[in-house]
Amino acid sequence: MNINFYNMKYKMTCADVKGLPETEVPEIVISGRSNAGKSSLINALANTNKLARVSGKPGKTREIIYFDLDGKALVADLPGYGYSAASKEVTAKFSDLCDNYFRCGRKISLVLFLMDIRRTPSEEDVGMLDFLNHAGIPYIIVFTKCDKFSAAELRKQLSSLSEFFDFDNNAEVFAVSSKDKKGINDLKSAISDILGNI
Ligand SMILES: Nc1nc2c(ncn2[C@@H]2O[C@H](COP(=O)(O)OP(=O)(O)OP(=O)(O)O)[C@@H](O)[C@H]2O)c(=O)[nH]1
Ligand SMILES: [Mg+2]
Repeated sequence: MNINFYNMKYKMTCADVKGLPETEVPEIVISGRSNAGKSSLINALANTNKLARVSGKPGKTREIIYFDLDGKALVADLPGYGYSAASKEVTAKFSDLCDNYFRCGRKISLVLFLMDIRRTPSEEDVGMLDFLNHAGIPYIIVFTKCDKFSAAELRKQLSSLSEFFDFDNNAEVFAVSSKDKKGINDLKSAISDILGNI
């Protein structure tokens, strides 16, 4: 499918799954722990730094933020999990929102599952992958912030991570940088191909 990623626009913000938008187009979800680079990736895909709010402090995205992708898909920027600096109450509210989102029976066409390439996957990361595998939701694994590594370090880290995850279901794996845009075009092609096959 031919998708113009530059034509990405803010659509709406949802604090509750009851307010999720009705849609005729496929839904792409960006998921991952807090600070993994979800909002930055949306900006990198759209080639802007103004669309999604990015912050050095974890816990920036606190609601589900929807973007319209070229009239062909909705993109949902989820709050990150594992945000320990927030109060228990706030943390519970975010994770409830994500849990409810994934359990509300909404049709999800594709999850971009993000992990910071430098970090050891957390229990929550592994739990999320398990959930996606069991629920049969299509996903792509996206390792972020690859500009932090040299090419040799990157290869080494990817191989140790692949042992860790055993990359179930032959999921596609991408290594990207929203900062220097490495891997972003390949990721766009993969998203376009998957949407074209729905
Ligand atoms: N070097 C580098 N930094 C990045 C990259 N992507 C994101 N960051 C930084 O990582 C921090 C978190 O980025 P966000 O995009 O806000 O992360 P998020 O996953 O949306 O975080 P929450 O909304 O809190 O869940 C910011 O300081 C970004 O500038 C990248 O590719 N390279
Ligand atoms: Mg965010």
